[in-house]
Amino acid sequence: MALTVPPSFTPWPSEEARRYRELGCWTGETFGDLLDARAAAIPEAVAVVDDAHRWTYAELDHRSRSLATGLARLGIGRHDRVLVQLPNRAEFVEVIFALFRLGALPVFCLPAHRQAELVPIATASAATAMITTGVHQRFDYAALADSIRAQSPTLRHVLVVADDPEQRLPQSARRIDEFRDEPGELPPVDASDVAFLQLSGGSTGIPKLIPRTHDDYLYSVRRSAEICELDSDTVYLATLPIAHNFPMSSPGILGALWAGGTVAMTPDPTPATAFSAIEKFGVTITGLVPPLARLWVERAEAGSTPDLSTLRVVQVGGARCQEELARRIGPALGVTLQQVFGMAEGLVCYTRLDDPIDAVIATQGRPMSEHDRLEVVDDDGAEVPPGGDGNLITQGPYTIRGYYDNPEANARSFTAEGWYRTGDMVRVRPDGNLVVLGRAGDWVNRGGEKVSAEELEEHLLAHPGIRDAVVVGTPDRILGQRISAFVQAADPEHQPTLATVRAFVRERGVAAWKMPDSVVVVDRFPETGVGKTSRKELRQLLAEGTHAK
Ligand code: OOB
Repeated sequence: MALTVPPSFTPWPSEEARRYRELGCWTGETFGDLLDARAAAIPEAVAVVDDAHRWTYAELDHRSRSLATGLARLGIGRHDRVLVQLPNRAEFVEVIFALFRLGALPVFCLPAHRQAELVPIATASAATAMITTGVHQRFDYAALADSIRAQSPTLRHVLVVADDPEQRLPQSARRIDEFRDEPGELPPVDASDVAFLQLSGGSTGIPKLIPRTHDDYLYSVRRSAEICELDSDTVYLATLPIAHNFPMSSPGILGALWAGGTVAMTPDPTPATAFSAIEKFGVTITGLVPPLARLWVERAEAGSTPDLSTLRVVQVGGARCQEELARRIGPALGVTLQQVFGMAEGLVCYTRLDDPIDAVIATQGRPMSEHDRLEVVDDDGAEVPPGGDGNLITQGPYTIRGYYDNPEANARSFTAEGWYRTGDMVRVRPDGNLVVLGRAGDWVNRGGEKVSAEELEEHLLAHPGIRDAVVVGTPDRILGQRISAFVQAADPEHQPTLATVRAFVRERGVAAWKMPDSVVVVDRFPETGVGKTSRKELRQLLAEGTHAK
């Protein structure tokens, strides 16, 4: 019998896998089957739109089959890993469905990734091909791919999705248009196979590879679409980079396709671009990270925006949405806010669209599946009493049992019983909703007193002169760690100072040991590839003395 999964994939124990099938979580449907079904049922409905394309389900289906046939000619087939580094444009969807149809595994790289991430990703995945774009936002992605190929022994093919036929490509690169063949016979694909490799969103080190199967991922897509109440009238706007799990599947572009709705895309998430896209495409739902949500809210509060009246739901996730911001989103944008706490490894929690406002503002929601199992444990792994603070561990029908080919990371991140250690500190409220208290590392240990970065940030945000705030712990010879606050001034003419900020926080009745030791005013915070504020880079800035004050 043919090997059905690559050897470096840790499957669910067979008993459990059988249970998920019996329960109807895993249905045996592949992503190729999904597109077949929609193309048969609603061929003329619009599946994907961007500024340059408008494809029906029938067209998307045809294009993905045609490209799959062409890629097979290159020798790309079952279990082959293919790096995909594309901006948000229609071809992204065509490319990943072509690979799904071949049983080949897209490896979802972000447009922001560069050599330092891509070479280790190419090596760890032993990818044989890379699909990229030409010049995008003044950066030459084809040249980057060429240099990755030169440093990665297994990487043979570089294929480029490019608009400009005149653009000179590196010698090793070929235009993807050469591989649009007359659709031919395609191989059978097994739903229990790994469908793709997602990258961990970890804020340290090189991303780890996350193997997700058709069975488990489609279940998460389906549940997400149900919870977010998607239907054939849905127009989901992808503004975050779609390689990321949030806009990919929570419910994201795949949820919109599952529901028979439309995926709309913008190449950048700024209010200027996204607001016109909302008006133009009649967008009903979108997902944002908190720093972007803040930009959108500020822009909308300033008045005279394009018509946003079709927009019904704005999801915020990826990092903690501060309450102060959460309160402003609904009124400013005229939408229902939905908080999303998820991870590429699996578990995704949502506030529900009809939840009481207090739960929507103050919590990060509850698991999407009744079969998700969550435990909150102390540092020794013992369960904490109900409602207590602790480390979240989880397992369930769409949470992986191991990273791809990475025994060291697996030993750290999974318990012997197969629980995934999320690295997140949480509290579960009596109503079942989770409050995410931060990453275990986001607590500053100041001479033994633990200070929650999130808690202090909330106090700082209440200061009228502060637009946004991030608190990090930085090494201190005497205290072990000191509390450093990075803030953006609401008005550049009036920069908050350490003395005024401390006085303000003290006024609010906060314990003296939680006062920031330094306040650094910056114009913007460094961001990760998906736009989350990077605490790691802020710590580095301080360590390098770039902002010493
Ligand atoms: C999403 O996925 P990743 O893999 O980029 O990052 C996961 C980590 C979580 O472990 C947590 O530390 C943080 O990001 N996080 C949040 C959060 N959502 C994610 N922390 C606080 N509040 C939230 N709402 O970021 C992701 C994947 C699927 C859906 C949404 C987000």
